[in-house]
Amino acid sequence: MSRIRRLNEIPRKELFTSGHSLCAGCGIPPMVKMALKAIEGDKVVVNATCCLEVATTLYPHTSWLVPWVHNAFENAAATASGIESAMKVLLRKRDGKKYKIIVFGGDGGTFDIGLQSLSGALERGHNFLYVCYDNEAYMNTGIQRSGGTPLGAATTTSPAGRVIPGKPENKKNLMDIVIAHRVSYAATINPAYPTDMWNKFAKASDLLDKNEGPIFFHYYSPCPVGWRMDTALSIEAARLAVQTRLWPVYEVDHGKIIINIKVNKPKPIEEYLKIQGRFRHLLKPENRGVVERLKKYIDNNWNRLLKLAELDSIY
Ligand SMILES: Cc1ncc(C[n+]2csc(CCOP(=O)(O)OP(=O)(O)O)c2C)c(N)n1
Repeated sequence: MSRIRRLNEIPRKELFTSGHSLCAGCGIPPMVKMALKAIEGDKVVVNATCCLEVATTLYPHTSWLVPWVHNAFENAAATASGIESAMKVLLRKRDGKKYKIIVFGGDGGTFDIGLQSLSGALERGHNFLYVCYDNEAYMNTGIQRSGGTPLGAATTTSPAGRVIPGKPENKKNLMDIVIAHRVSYAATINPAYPTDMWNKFAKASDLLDKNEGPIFFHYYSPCPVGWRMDTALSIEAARLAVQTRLWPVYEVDHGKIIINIKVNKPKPIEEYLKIQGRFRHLLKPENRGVVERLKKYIDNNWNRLLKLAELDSIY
């Protein structure tokens, strides 16, 4: 496995090139660039409708130097399943090339609208990697709340004001849903921890070679526009999400849970909230109850993970 030890071991050739129109500070490009470098060999990208898609394929240009397939919002995983099945037949019937299939979808396309096709594909056991980049709202259509939007976040469809203090519901636990399918490998990744992210993509590459997919990654993807945050703070927000225990960095390797980034002394969640306009209303005294709910959610989730990590396997 190509575990990274030195920066100069990373291939120089970019397969995701400049010229796209993703925003300054957007979390998507570093992850996609890394995925295409760390996943070795020939690959094909399947892209659900989302910021990544619309900003990288502005006619007549493309940022992709790998085969790339456009999808509707709801069927990225179904397309990946079809590609994998067709490839198997072609490999059996005549000499064909094996491609590694990588799916990229946003939280709207994964938590919500594409969840049924994702579930079907995970259950059927197709050999592909699905990366959900989670910027915690439907961003390219104007910052509407999704199942990935956290409690208390202000979006255009959960505006903070007199009626509600931002989104009234907690974030859906997508990793739990994925793990319920007993996939070989699932992990959370975060741009403030690039070495961990590289190693996980490298591991995914090996597993795809061995036909051990499906594999699922949940990526924390900062969005300065949607989060109303300074563009320079993206990586700071990503690091604080981990250091407050809001976003645990862990993997589930054939049922064994490993917490990859230990957080022994968590930072107060307020440090994370105060740098983002979408949460700033939560720091007012009248919204203290929402922050308390958020703290409880964080503690419960972290303690549950610690307990599960003690088991040899959760499958
Ligand atoms: C069935 C369907 N409903 C709505 C749309 C319009 N639409 C296209 S992309 C998008 C938002 C995508 O959100 P997300 O998956 O979170 O990705 P992001 O825009 O944040 O990158 C919406 C609502 C669509 N294309 N198809």
